[in-house]
Amino acid sequence: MSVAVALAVGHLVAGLVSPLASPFLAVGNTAIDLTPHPVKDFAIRTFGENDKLVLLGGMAVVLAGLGVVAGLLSRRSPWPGTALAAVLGLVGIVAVLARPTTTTWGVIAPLASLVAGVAAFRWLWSRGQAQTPAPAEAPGRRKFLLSTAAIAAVAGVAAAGGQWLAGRVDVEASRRGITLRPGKKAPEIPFDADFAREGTPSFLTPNEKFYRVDTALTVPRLRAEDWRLRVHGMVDNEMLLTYDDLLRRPLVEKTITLVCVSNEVGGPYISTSNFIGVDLADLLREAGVRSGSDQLATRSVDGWTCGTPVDSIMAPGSNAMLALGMNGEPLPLERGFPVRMVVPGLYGYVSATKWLVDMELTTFDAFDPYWAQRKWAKKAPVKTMSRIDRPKSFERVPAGRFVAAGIAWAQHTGVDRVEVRVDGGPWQEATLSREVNVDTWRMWRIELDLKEGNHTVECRATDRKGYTQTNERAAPIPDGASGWHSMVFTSVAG
Ligand SMILES: Nc1nc2c(c(=O)[nH]1)N[C@H]1C(S)=C(S)[C@@H](COP(=O)(O)O)O[C@H]1N2
Ligand SMILES: [Mo]
Repeated sequence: MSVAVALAVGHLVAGLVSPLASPFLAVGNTAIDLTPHPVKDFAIRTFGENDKLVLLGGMAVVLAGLGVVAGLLSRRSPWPGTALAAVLGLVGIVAVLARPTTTTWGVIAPLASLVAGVAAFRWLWSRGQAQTPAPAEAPGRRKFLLSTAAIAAVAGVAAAGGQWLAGRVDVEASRRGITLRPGKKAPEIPFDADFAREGTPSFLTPNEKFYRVDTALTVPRLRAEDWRLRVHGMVDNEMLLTYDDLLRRPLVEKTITLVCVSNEVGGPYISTSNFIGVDLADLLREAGVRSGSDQLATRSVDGWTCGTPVDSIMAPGSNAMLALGMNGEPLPLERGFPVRMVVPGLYGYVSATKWLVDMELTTFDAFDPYWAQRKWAKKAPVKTMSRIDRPKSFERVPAGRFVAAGIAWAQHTGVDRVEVRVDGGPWQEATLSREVNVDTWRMWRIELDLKEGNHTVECRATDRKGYTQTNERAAPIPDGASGWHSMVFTSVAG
């Protein structure tokens, strides 16, 4: 119980001074950073967008378990419990101090947490002792239970208060107050740009269905009014930009597909949106990138870092942008509100910084960003790939005529052709959907004639540079998965 009080008080004080200093969240964030990538990958795959809830839940269970053990050990003497409360408090302090986002005041939260934990334990222990001489005596027991209930109530109120205070910065109001009017809208998506009725995704992904991958345990809450972007390092003119500065620049809208390097062959981490924002190459030209700078290092408000090749941004037609909006509205909070980066042709971890606050022109030799420090490639262009969406794995479909469908992408190059084969037979060319632009996915469909029984269907894409996907399997680490997607299914007499 005292563990709960400690965490709750820490969360409350953090809510007052700095939400990211909550010891519970700091430990969680540190756990995320220390988790080896395969485990993180597994968590993302298994729990999907719930991976963070599972982590916090797991932490709560472990802490409760420790509390019970300490309670049992403390029957005779208060010291085991006191020691546990103190050690947990220290872990909280270390975790908060180790976060890149901690301010001087932030340390108060885990300190308060430690004090509250120890104090609550000592108090409960002394109350518990009062009943020991006559264990059967009801009043003593009742008093102890009442104290416990009181402590639980305090913990609950403190935790809720912390949540509320952390949310008091009214980001939603800031977001609602923004209207984005791109001077140049993206062309209408033609009706034949997808084969959604035959099993492919819709061409544009609704914001709430867009895949999400990031290390942020709590979504950063940054008001557009408070947002600043510092542009510095190897530049002739340092810049400090406000949100209004960006709104004064020409706003454009572009249809762009985003892919995560963690996507397995056939995986779901790919989505497409109409991004609204300002041209990033123009902005860097104003800053005046010095020769020799080959990496743009970007940082989010919660300390995540990313490195993007400068030439991928500056190349004519790169379509790199600082995005303020998605599908007609300001970026949703979990998409990086107020401002994120988007660079077509590069996996998200080397291009798509959300909650962007800092851009430093540097070199690949001088700086390794977050994932490069964890054995992922420093440069990672999106690989040409394709995926089968229909049939589904082990689906039973009627024998005879059957339409298989899926997606393909060769971002920044364009998909030239998708071929499909059944049971290792000859490759047959699929029909492609109307191309929207080379920075987006493209859908395919093909009519098959299937005999009753089990089948395996495979697909492969060829891009406009003439590269055809090979069946050489590669895991996502270090620079993206490769290999043909295949699906086993059954045709049954209809
Ligand atoms: N601040 C921040 N930005 C980030 C990340 C992150 O962990 N933190 N993850 C990146 C990765 S790995 C990907 S694939 C994309 C995903 O963007 P989405 O969640 O909007 O789909 O964001 C990128 N931007
Ligand atoms: Mo990613």
